[in-house]
Amino acid sequence: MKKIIILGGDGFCGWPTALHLSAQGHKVLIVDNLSRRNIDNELEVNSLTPIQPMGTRLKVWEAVSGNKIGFYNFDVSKNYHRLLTLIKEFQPDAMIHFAEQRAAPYSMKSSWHKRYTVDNNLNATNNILAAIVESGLDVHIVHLGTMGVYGYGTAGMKIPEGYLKVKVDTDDGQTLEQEILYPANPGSIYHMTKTQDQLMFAYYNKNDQVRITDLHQGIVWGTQTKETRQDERLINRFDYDGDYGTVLNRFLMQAAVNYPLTVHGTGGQTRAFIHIQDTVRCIEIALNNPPAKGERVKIYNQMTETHRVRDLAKLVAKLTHAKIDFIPNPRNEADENELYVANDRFLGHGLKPLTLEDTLLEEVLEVSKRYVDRCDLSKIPCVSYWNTERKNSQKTS
Ligand code: NAD
Ligand code: USQ
Repeated sequence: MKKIIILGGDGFCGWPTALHLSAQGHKVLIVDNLSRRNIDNELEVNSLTPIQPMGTRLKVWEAVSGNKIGFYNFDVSKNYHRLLTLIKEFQPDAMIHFAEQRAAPYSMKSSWHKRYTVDNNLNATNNILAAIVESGLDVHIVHLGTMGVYGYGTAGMKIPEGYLKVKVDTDDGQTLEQEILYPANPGSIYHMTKTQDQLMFAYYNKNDQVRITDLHQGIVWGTQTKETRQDERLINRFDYDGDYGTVLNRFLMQAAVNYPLTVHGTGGQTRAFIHIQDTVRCIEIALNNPPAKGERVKIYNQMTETHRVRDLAKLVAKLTHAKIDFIPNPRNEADENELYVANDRFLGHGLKPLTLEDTLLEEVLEVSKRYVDRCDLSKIPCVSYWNTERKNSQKTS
C-alpha cells in the first residue's frame, strides 16, 4: 500500500486514476482547485456526461468500494504553503501531477489565456518540486506530459522515449556520444509549458535527486474505466467542445448527434492515441517502477497506436454513416506528417494495449447517444485560432 496525492484528481484523467489506485488498496488523497469546472462556466459549456460534485463522487465511491478518498480544494500554482504543509502531514510515497491547463485551443484563445496557461502550469510544477525538496521527503513524482513536446515529425527514425543519442565532434578531433533530451518542438502555448516542465524536472533531478517519472502521453480517448462504470454518479467527464474536446471523442459524439465530422485541413495530421483505461494502467505501472535515488528522470511514451485524423473520420463514418466536413484548419500545424513512436517500456512492463479494434468505440458512441440532450451544438466548432492568418483564412473560406 502506498500513500498517493493526486494533483488534479477531479479531471478527465485524474478522476479514473484516483478510483483505480484506491481500488488497488492505496491510500489516495485528491488536490484540485476545480479550475476545470470553472472553465466550463467561462466557456458556457458542460461535460457531455453529467459529472457529479466532488462530495457526491467521494460518497458514492466509499459506498461502492468501502474505500475513502480525501479531498482538498486549493490552487497548487498559488498556495505553496498549503501544499508544503499537506506533504509534511500526509508524507506521501508518490504524487501524481495532472494539475495543469491541458487544452491547446484554450491556451491560444487570447493573450489572457496564454498568460494563464503559462502561469498556472509552470508555477504548479515548480511549486510541487520546491515543496518536495523543502519537505525533505523522498517523494516519487509521476507527471503527465505530452507527446507534443517532440513535435510530430520523426527525422527518419522512431521517436525515442525522451532521450536522443547524439554524436558530437569535439575540438580535439574525437567523437563524443551522449544522450540529450529530445529537442523540444511545441505546437501551442499549452504544449510549450510541457516542454518547460521537462527542464524543471531535469534541473531538480540533477540538483536535489528528486525521483521523477515523466509520461509523454498521446491523445486520450474513451470516457469510462472499470471503476467509473460501477455507478452512474462516478461517471467520468466527456469534453466535446471546440476548446477541450479531443479529436476521436469529438468525432464519435458528432456522429451521435448527426453533426458532420470536423476534420481540420486535409486531415493528414498523424497523432498518437491511448484509451483512458490504458492511461490508468500505465500510471499504475509507473508507480510500481519508480526510478532509484540519483537516477535521471525516467521518461515513457504513454501511447498505444498512431492514426491519421482523416482515417479516424473515415472509420467513424463507416461505423455510423456520418458525413465528413473538411474545414480550414484553425491551428498552425503541418497538414501532413508521419509519426513513429517507441513505446517499448510500457510493453516491457506487460501492458496489453486496448486498440480501436476493441468494442470501445461503440461504448463512446453509446455514452454520446445517452446524453445527446446535454449537447449544445453551437459549442462544437473550434473558434480558437493560432494566429491572425489562420483567423482570416477561416473568414474568407
Ligand atoms: P483536465 O483539465 O480534465 O484535468 C486537470 C485537473 O487539474 C482539473 O480537474 C483542474 O481543475 C485541475 N487543476 C488545474 N490547475 C490546477 C491548479 N493550479 N491547482 C489545482 N488543480 C488544478 O485534464 P486531463 O485531460 O485530465 O489531463 C490531465 C493531465 O494529463 C494534463 O496535465 C494533460 O496535459 C495531460 N494529458 C492529457 C491528455 C488528454 O488527452 N486528455 C493527453 C496527454 C496528456
Ligand atoms: N482535430 C481535427 N478536428 C477536430 C479536433 C482536432 O481535425 O475537431 C485535429 C487537430 O487539428 C490536431 C489533432 O486533431 O491535428 C489533435 O487534436 P486534439 O485536440 O485531439 O489534441 P491536442 O490538441 O494535440 O491535445 C490533446 C490533449 C492534450 C495532450 C495532447 C497529446 O488536449 O492535453 O497533451 O492531446 S498529443 O497530441 O500527443 O500532443
